[in-house]
Amino acid sequence: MGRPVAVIAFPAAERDLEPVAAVADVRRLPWPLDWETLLGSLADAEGVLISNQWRLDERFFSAAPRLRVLSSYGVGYDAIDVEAATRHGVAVCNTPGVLSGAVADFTLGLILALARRLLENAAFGKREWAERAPPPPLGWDLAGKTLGIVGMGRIGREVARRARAFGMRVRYYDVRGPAGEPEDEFAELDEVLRAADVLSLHVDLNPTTHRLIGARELALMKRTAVLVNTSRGAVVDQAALVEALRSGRLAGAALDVLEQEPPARGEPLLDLPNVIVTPHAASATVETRRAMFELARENLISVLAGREPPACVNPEALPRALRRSGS
Ligand code: 8YV
Repeated sequence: MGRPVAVIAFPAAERDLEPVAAVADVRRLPWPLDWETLLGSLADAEGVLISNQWRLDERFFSAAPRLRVLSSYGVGYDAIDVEAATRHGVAVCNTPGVLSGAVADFTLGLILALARRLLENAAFGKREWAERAPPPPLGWDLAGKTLGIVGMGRIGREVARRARAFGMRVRYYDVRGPAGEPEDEFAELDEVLRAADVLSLHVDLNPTTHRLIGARELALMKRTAVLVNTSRGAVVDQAALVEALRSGRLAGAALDVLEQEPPARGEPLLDLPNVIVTPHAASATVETRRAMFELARENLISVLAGREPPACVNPEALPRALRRSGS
Protein backbone atom coordinates (compact mmCIF):
# COMPACT_ATOMS: atom_id res chain seq x y z
CA MET A 1 0.00 0.00 0.00
CA GLY A 2 1.80 3.16 -1.25
CA ARG A 3 1.71 6.61 0.29
CA PRO A 4 -0.81 9.03 -1.22
CA VAL A 5 0.41 11.79 -3.54
CA ALA A 6 -0.38 15.36 -2.46
CA VAL A 7 -0.10 17.98 -5.19
CA ILE A 8 0.73 21.47 -3.91
CA ALA A 9 -0.48 23.90 -6.55
CA PHE A 10 0.33 26.86 -4.37
CA PRO A 11 3.53 28.83 -3.63
CA ALA A 12 4.29 27.21 -0.25
CA ALA A 13 7.74 26.95 1.34
CA GLU A 14 9.18 23.44 1.63
CA ARG A 15 9.42 23.76 5.42
CA ASP A 16 5.73 24.57 5.66
CA LEU A 17 4.96 21.35 3.82
CA GLU A 18 6.78 19.07 6.26
CA PRO A 19 3.53 18.10 8.05
CA VAL A 20 2.11 17.08 4.64
CA ALA A 21 5.26 15.08 3.88
CA ALA A 22 4.64 13.13 7.08
CA VAL A 23 1.51 11.56 5.55
CA ALA A 24 2.02 11.85 1.79
CA ASP A 25 4.48 12.16 -1.06
CA VAL A 26 4.52 15.89 -1.76
CA ARG A 27 4.55 17.10 -5.35
CA ARG A 28 5.16 20.86 -5.51
CA LEU A 29 4.16 22.38 -8.82
CA PRO A 30 6.24 25.15 -10.40
CA TRP A 31 5.10 28.69 -9.68
CA PRO A 32 3.63 30.59 -11.49
CA LEU A 33 1.48 27.69 -12.53
CA ASP A 34 -0.37 27.15 -15.79
CA TRP A 35 -3.52 25.12 -16.36
CA GLU A 36 -1.85 22.45 -18.54
CA THR A 37 0.81 21.74 -15.90
CA LEU A 38 -1.87 21.52 -13.24
CA LEU A 39 -4.00 19.07 -15.25
CA GLY A 40 -0.93 17.03 -16.18
CA SER A 41 0.02 16.57 -12.52
CA LEU A 42 -3.23 14.99 -11.33
CA ALA A 43 -3.30 11.39 -12.63
CA ASP A 44 -2.15 9.82 -9.32
CA ALA A 45 -3.02 12.69 -6.94
CA GLU A 46 -5.14 11.89 -3.88
CA GLY A 47 -4.96 15.42 -2.51
CA VAL A 48 -4.56 18.88 -4.03
CA LEU A 49 -3.96 22.17 -2.23
CA ILE A 50 -4.76 25.15 -4.44
CA SER A 51 -5.97 28.76 -4.29
CA ASN A 52 -9.71 29.34 -4.62
CA GLN A 53 -9.10 31.64 -7.59
CA TRP A 54 -8.81 28.70 -10.03
CA ARG A 55 -11.97 27.67 -11.87
CA LEU A 56 -12.11 23.94 -11.15
CA ASP A 57 -14.74 22.06 -13.13
CA GLU A 58 -15.45 18.61 -14.55
CA ARG A 59 -12.25 18.78 -16.62
CA PHE A 60 -10.21 19.11 -13.43
CA PHE A 61 -11.98 16.27 -11.60
CA SER A 62 -11.87 13.89 -14.59
CA ALA A 63 -8.13 14.46 -14.82
CA ALA A 64 -7.78 13.36 -11.17
CA PRO A 65 -9.36 9.87 -10.89
CA ARG A 66 -7.76 9.12 -7.49
CA LEU A 67 -8.50 12.52 -5.92
CA ARG A 68 -10.10 12.44 -2.45
CA VAL A 69 -9.54 15.96 -1.17
CA LEU A 70 -9.47 19.34 -2.85
CA SER A 71 -8.16 21.71 -0.22
CA SER A 72 -8.98 25.19 -1.39
CA TYR A 73 -7.10 28.16 0.03
CA GLY A 74 -9.89 30.67 0.70
CA VAL A 75 -13.37 30.70 2.15
CA GLY A 76 -15.35 31.29 -1.06
CA TYR A 77 -15.79 28.26 -3.29
CA ASP A 78 -17.84 29.76 -6.10
CA ALA A 79 -15.14 28.85 -8.65
CA ILE A 80 -15.36 25.14 -7.78
CA ASP A 81 -17.95 22.82 -9.29
CA VAL A 82 -18.86 21.20 -5.96
CA GLU A 83 -21.46 18.95 -7.57
CA ALA A 84 -18.82 17.50 -9.88
CA ALA A 85 -16.48 17.05 -6.90
CA THR A 86 -19.15 15.15 -4.95
CA ARG A 87 -19.90 12.97 -7.98
CA HIS A 88 -16.21 12.10 -8.13
CA GLY A 89 -16.09 11.35 -4.39
CA VAL A 90 -13.89 14.37 -3.65
CA ALA A 91 -14.19 16.28 -0.37
CA VAL A 92 -13.96 20.03 -1.01
CA CYS A 93 -12.43 21.92 1.93
CA ASN A 94 -12.14 25.68 2.52
CA THR A 95 -10.87 28.15 5.13
CA PRO A 96 -13.82 29.78 6.92
CA GLY A 97 -13.51 31.88 10.07
CA VAL A 98 -9.79 32.63 10.06
CA LEU A 99 -10.15 35.57 7.66
CA SER A 100 -13.34 37.15 8.99
CA GLY A 101 -11.56 39.73 11.18
CA ALA A 102 -9.14 40.82 8.45
CA VAL A 103 -11.91 41.19 5.87
CA ALA A 104 -14.03 43.14 8.36
CA ASP A 105 -11.10 45.46 9.19
CA PHE A 106 -10.56 46.11 5.50
CA THR A 107 -14.27 46.77 4.99
CA LEU A 108 -14.25 49.38 7.74
CA GLY A 109 -11.13 50.85 6.13
CA LEU A 110 -12.99 51.21 2.84
CA ILE A 111 -16.00 52.76 4.58
CA LEU A 112 -13.74 55.26 6.34
CA ALA A 113 -11.87 55.97 3.11
CA LEU A 114 -15.14 56.87 1.38
CA ALA A 115 -16.62 58.83 4.28
CA ARG A 116 -13.48 60.80 5.15
CA ARG A 117 -12.12 61.14 1.60
CA LEU A 118 -8.89 59.54 2.80
CA LEU A 119 -7.47 58.97 -0.67
CA GLU A 120 -8.13 62.54 -1.86
CA ASN A 121 -6.82 63.96 1.41
CA ALA A 122 -3.69 61.80 1.29
CA ALA A 123 -2.94 62.80 -2.31
CA PHE A 124 -3.66 66.45 -1.48
CA GLY A 125 -1.40 66.34 1.58
CA LYS A 126 1.61 65.28 -0.46
CA ARG A 127 1.02 67.22 -3.65
CA GLU A 128 -1.19 70.29 -3.40
CA TRP A 129 -1.04 71.28 0.27
CA ALA A 130 2.35 72.90 -0.07
CA GLU A 131 1.01 74.83 -3.06
CA ARG A 132 -1.73 76.32 -0.86
CA ALA A 133 -4.42 74.79 -3.11
CA PRO A 134 -8.00 74.51 -1.77
CA PRO A 135 -8.46 71.24 0.19
CA PRO A 136 -10.83 68.42 -0.83
CA PRO A 137 -14.52 68.78 0.11
CA LEU A 138 -15.63 67.83 3.61
CA GLY A 139 -16.35 64.18 4.49
CA TRP A 140 -19.13 62.86 6.70
CA ASP A 141 -19.35 61.21 10.12
CA LEU A 142 -20.02 57.52 10.51
CA ALA A 143 -21.68 58.10 13.89
CA GLY A 144 -25.44 58.22 13.54
CA LYS A 145 -25.41 56.76 10.00
CA THR A 146 -27.00 53.47 8.99
CA LEU A 147 -24.87 50.60 7.78
CA GLY A 148 -26.88 48.16 5.67
CA ILE A 149 -25.35 44.69 5.60
CA VAL A 150 -26.40 42.08 3.08
CA GLY A 151 -25.34 38.67 4.36
CA MET A 152 -24.97 38.35 8.13
CA GLY A 153 -22.56 35.42 8.25
CA ARG A 154 -19.20 35.34 10.02
CA ILE A 155 -17.79 38.32 8.12
CA GLY A 156 -21.01 40.35 8.20
CA ARG A 157 -21.18 39.96 11.98
CA GLU A 158 -17.57 41.13 12.41
CA VAL A 159 -18.30 44.17 10.24
CA ALA A 160 -21.43 44.94 12.29
CA ARG A 161 -19.46 44.73 15.55
CA ARG A 162 -16.87 47.21 14.30
CA ALA A 163 -19.46 49.56 12.81
CA ARG A 164 -21.30 49.71 16.14
CA ALA A 165 -18.07 50.86 17.80
CA PHE A 166 -18.07 53.77 15.32
CA GLY A 167 -21.60 54.71 16.41
CA MET A 168 -23.32 53.33 13.30
CA ARG A 169 -26.74 51.75 13.39
CA VAL A 170 -26.82 48.36 11.68
CA ARG A 171 -29.74 47.07 9.61
CA TYR A 172 -29.23 43.85 7.75
CA TYR A 173 -30.74 41.31 5.45
CA ASP A 174 -29.83 37.64 5.45
CA VAL A 175 -31.54 34.95 3.42
CA ARG A 176 -31.69 32.78 6.57
CA GLY A 177 -33.62 35.46 8.49
CA PRO A 178 -32.48 37.16 11.73
CA ALA A 179 -28.88 36.04 12.18
CA GLY A 180 -27.12 38.97 13.84
CA GLU A 181 -26.75 40.29 17.37
CA PRO A 182 -29.97 41.51 19.05
CA GLU A 183 -28.84 45.16 18.73
CA ASP A 184 -28.72 44.84 14.92
CA GLU A 185 -32.01 45.10 13.10
CA PHE A 186 -33.12 42.50 10.57
CA ALA A 187 -35.17 43.80 7.63
CA GLU A 188 -36.14 42.71 4.13
CA LEU A 189 -33.58 43.49 1.44
CA ASP A 190 -35.49 46.41 -0.11
CA GLU A 191 -35.89 48.03 3.29
CA VAL A 192 -32.17 47.69 4.01
CA LEU A 193 -31.40 49.23 0.61
CA ARG A 194 -33.68 52.21 1.32
CA ALA A 195 -32.29 52.78 4.83
CA ALA A 196 -28.56 52.40 4.21
CA ASP A 197 -26.10 55.29 4.15
CA VAL A 198 -23.46 52.63 3.54
CA LEU A 199 -24.38 49.28 1.99
CA SER A 200 -21.84 46.50 2.55
CA LEU A 201 -22.08 43.10 0.84
CA HIS A 202 -21.07 39.91 2.64
CA VAL A 203 -22.86 37.10 0.83
CA ASP A 204 -21.20 34.23 -0.93
CA LEU A 205 -21.61 34.03 -4.70
CA ASN A 206 -24.14 31.43 -5.81
CA PRO A 207 -26.99 31.42 -8.36
CA THR A 208 -29.31 33.25 -5.91
CA THR A 209 -26.81 36.06 -5.19
CA HIS A 210 -25.53 36.50 -8.75
CA ARG A 211 -26.25 40.18 -9.62
CA LEU A 212 -28.34 40.48 -6.47
CA ILE A 213 -27.65 44.21 -6.56
CA GLY A 214 -28.79 45.46 -9.97
CA ALA A 215 -30.39 48.60 -11.42
CA ARG A 216 -33.65 48.08 -9.49
CA GLU A 217 -31.86 47.67 -6.16
CA LEU A 218 -29.51 50.61 -6.76
CA ALA A 219 -32.52 52.79 -7.59
CA LEU A 220 -33.96 52.06 -4.13
CA MET A 221 -30.87 53.45 -2.40
CA LYS A 222 -30.38 57.01 -1.17
CA ARG A 223 -28.58 59.24 -3.68
CA THR A 224 -26.11 60.08 -0.90
CA ALA A 225 -25.38 56.39 -0.12
CA VAL A 226 -22.21 54.47 -0.93
CA LEU A 227 -21.70 50.79 -1.75
CA VAL A 228 -18.87 48.65 -0.39
CA ASN A 229 -18.18 45.22 -1.84
CA THR A 230 -15.63 42.84 -0.36
CA SER A 231 -17.58 39.68 -1.28
CA ARG A 232 -17.60 38.78 -4.98
CA GLY A 233 -17.79 41.12 -7.96
CA ALA A 234 -20.62 39.24 -9.63
CA VAL A 235 -22.96 39.91 -6.67
CA VAL A 236 -23.32 43.37 -8.25
CA ASP A 237 -24.45 44.12 -11.79
CA GLN A 238 -21.33 46.09 -12.65
CA ALA A 239 -22.77 47.88 -15.71
CA ALA A 240 -25.74 49.05 -13.61
CA LEU A 241 -23.35 50.23 -10.90
CA VAL A 242 -21.30 52.26 -13.40
CA GLU A 243 -24.49 53.87 -14.64
CA ALA A 244 -25.68 54.67 -11.09
CA LEU A 245 -22.33 56.20 -10.18
CA ARG A 246 -22.09 58.21 -13.38
CA SER A 247 -25.58 59.59 -13.12
CA GLY A 248 -25.28 60.56 -9.46
CA ARG A 249 -27.90 57.93 -8.53
CA LEU A 250 -25.32 56.68 -6.00
CA ALA A 251 -22.65 58.81 -4.31
CA GLY A 252 -19.73 56.39 -4.35
CA ALA A 253 -18.40 52.86 -4.14
CA ALA A 254 -15.42 50.98 -2.77
CA LEU A 255 -14.82 47.66 -4.47
CA ASP A 256 -12.29 45.03 -3.46
CA VAL A 257 -13.78 42.59 -5.94
CA LEU A 258 -14.83 42.92 -9.58
CA GLU A 259 -16.71 40.76 -12.06
CA GLN A 260 -13.43 40.21 -13.89
CA GLU A 261 -10.15 40.07 -11.91
CA PRO A 262 -7.82 41.61 -12.79
CA PRO A 263 -10.11 44.01 -14.67
CA ALA A 264 -9.83 44.55 -18.41
CA ARG A 265 -7.90 47.63 -19.49
CA GLY A 266 -10.47 50.37 -20.02
CA GLU A 267 -12.88 48.99 -17.41
CA PRO A 268 -15.10 52.10 -16.89
CA LEU A 269 -15.18 51.74 -13.09
CA LEU A 270 -11.47 52.45 -12.92
CA ASP A 271 -11.95 55.96 -14.30
CA LEU A 272 -14.78 57.07 -12.04
CA PRO A 273 -13.63 59.65 -9.47
CA ASN A 274 -16.14 58.48 -6.83
CA VAL A 275 -14.90 54.86 -6.85
CA ILE A 276 -12.13 53.19 -4.86
CA VAL A 277 -10.85 49.91 -6.31
CA THR A 278 -8.54 47.58 -4.38
CA PRO A 279 -7.12 44.32 -5.79
CA HIS A 280 -9.07 41.63 -3.85
CA ALA A 281 -6.89 42.31 -0.83
CA ALA A 282 -9.34 42.23 2.10
CA SER A 283 -7.79 39.09 3.61
CA ALA A 284 -4.23 40.12 2.75
CA THR A 285 -2.43 40.29 6.09
CA VAL A 286 0.55 38.18 7.09
CA GLU A 287 -1.30 36.63 10.05
CA THR A 288 -4.51 35.90 8.18
CA ARG A 289 -2.86 34.47 5.08
CA ARG A 290 -0.78 32.26 7.39
CA ALA A 291 -3.89 31.07 9.24
CA MET A 292 -5.61 30.37 5.91
CA PHE A 293 -2.64 28.31 4.76
CA GLU A 294 -2.49 26.35 8.01
CA LEU A 295 -6.19 25.54 7.85
CA ALA A 296 -5.93 24.53 4.18
CA ARG A 297 -2.95 22.33 5.06
CA GLU A 298 -4.82 20.74 7.97
CA ASN A 299 -7.82 20.04 5.72
CA LEU A 300 -5.53 18.31 3.23
CA ILE A 301 -3.65 16.27 5.81
CA SER A 302 -6.79 15.19 7.65
CA VAL A 303 -8.50 13.61 4.67
CA LEU A 304 -5.27 12.00 3.44
CA ALA A 305 -4.79 10.50 6.92
CA GLY A 306 -8.39 9.25 6.96
CA ARG A 307 -9.70 11.85 9.47
CA GLU A 308 -12.61 14.25 9.16
CA PRO A 309 -11.22 17.67 8.09
CA PRO A 310 -11.93 20.87 10.07
CA ALA A 311 -13.87 22.53 7.19
CA CYS A 312 -15.62 20.66 4.41
CA VAL A 313 -18.27 22.21 2.13
CA ASN A 314 -19.67 18.90 0.83
CA PRO A 315 -19.76 16.61 3.90
CA GLU A 316 -21.85 14.15 1.86
CA ALA A 317 -18.66 13.32 -0.07
CA LEU A 318 -16.67 12.59 3.08
CA PRO A 319 -17.64 8.95 3.77
CA ARG A 320 -16.48 8.00 0.27
CA ALA A 321 -13.39 10.24 0.37
CA LEU A 322 -12.33 8.79 3.74
CA ARG A 323 -13.19 5.18 2.84
CA ARG A 324 -10.86 5.33 -0.16
CA SER A 325 -8.08 6.27 2.26
CA GLY A 326 -5.09 3.94 1.86
CA SER A 327 -6.70 2.10 -1.10
C1 8YV B 1 -9.02 35.53 -1.53
C2 8YV B 1 -11.27 35.33 -0.67
O1 8YV B 1 -9.63 34.61 -2.28
O2 8YV B 1 -11.13 33.54 0.87
C3 8YV B 1 -11.74 34.07 -0.05
O3 8YV B 1 -12.80 33.57 -0.51
O4 8YV B 1 -11.94 35.93 -1.45
C4 8YV B 1 -9.90 35.86 -0.35
O5 8YV B 1 -9.43 35.46 0.85
C5 8YV B 1 -7.63 35.06 -1.26
O6 8YV B 1 -6.88 35.70 -2.19
C6 8YV B 1 -7.43 33.57 -1.43
O7 8YV B 1 -7.19 33.21 -2.75
